Amino acid sequence: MSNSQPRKKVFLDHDGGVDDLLALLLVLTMEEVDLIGVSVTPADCYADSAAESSRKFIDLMMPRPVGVAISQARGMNPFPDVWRAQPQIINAFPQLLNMKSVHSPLSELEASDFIISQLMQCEEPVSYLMTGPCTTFVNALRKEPAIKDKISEIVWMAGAVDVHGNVRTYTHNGSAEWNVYWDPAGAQWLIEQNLPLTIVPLDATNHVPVTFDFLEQMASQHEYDVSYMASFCWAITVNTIPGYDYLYHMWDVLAAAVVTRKDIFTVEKMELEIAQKLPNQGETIAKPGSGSWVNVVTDASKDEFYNYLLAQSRKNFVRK
Ligand code: AGV
Ligand code: CA
Repeated sequence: MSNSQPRKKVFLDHDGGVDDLLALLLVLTMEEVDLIGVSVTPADCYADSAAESSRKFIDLMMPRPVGVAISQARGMNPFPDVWRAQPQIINAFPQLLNMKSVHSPLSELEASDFIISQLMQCEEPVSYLMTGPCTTFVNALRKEPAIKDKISEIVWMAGAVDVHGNVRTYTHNGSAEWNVYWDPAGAQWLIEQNLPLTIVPLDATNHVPVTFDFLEQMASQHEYDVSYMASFCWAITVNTIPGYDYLYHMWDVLAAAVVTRKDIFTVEKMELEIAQKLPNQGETIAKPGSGSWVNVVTDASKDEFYNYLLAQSRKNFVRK
């Protein structure tokens, strides 16, 4: 990549799941991207643990530190504890345990204030990548609406439009996707704001399950540090209860690829509304004529995406 081309500024707002951390790793491999900050929402993770993994991943991949902030946001519908605990395994990997000093700072600011501070400092437009619930971002927008002008696009892994959702509880009919279900009121408010918002729903991510075939391909290039680390991270997802749609997917990693690889995605404009009450609370419903306009990624070229992931993973850490 030539030095004359400015790098695209990206802020990553994640919620610490294994694939959120893999999305961070992918963003860190992108030559054309300059990561300006990370926020961690305590949704699909315990935030202290996910912030530690995030800071260590950044240190492994970046010659300079990047700040990470923890959100105090709380969702209406919390994630299951077993899911929240799963990504803590990453901090037990020897590569991370052996990092005695971490240069990327944990911000003293609450994440919504950190988001405002990082965005307001930027001269160039920022791509805002969101791979967890939108609550922290909504809090930032409500405190400082001027951050809108700093953002050129928002890419959000969220929703299930024409497919089943992935919420399974006694009281829910299964139509909602978890990132929306965590805070349905926040999601409805966000889509009403007329922002350049693109959602990456299960309609698209269902195409990219974590398969042994893919894991084998990643493992075959394990001489690269990123492939080796990614292989271990994916490995801890394969005990996800197999069955109808209880498979682990590359949800957030696919959303990250939307920032750099528009060419492999199909996007449609749709009018959406978020259900606020049971039994379908959090469902993203198409409402032609009365909903809020959102760009929806409806399809992704699976082979090109997997090849992109493999190619980006043929990289080594800057720190050993
Ligand atoms: O609904 C997908 C979102 C993504 O942001 N998360 C996982 C991804 O980080 C929630 C989720 C759905 N099914 C899960 C999830 C599972 N089986 N394990 C952990 N998280
Ligand atoms: Ca996530």
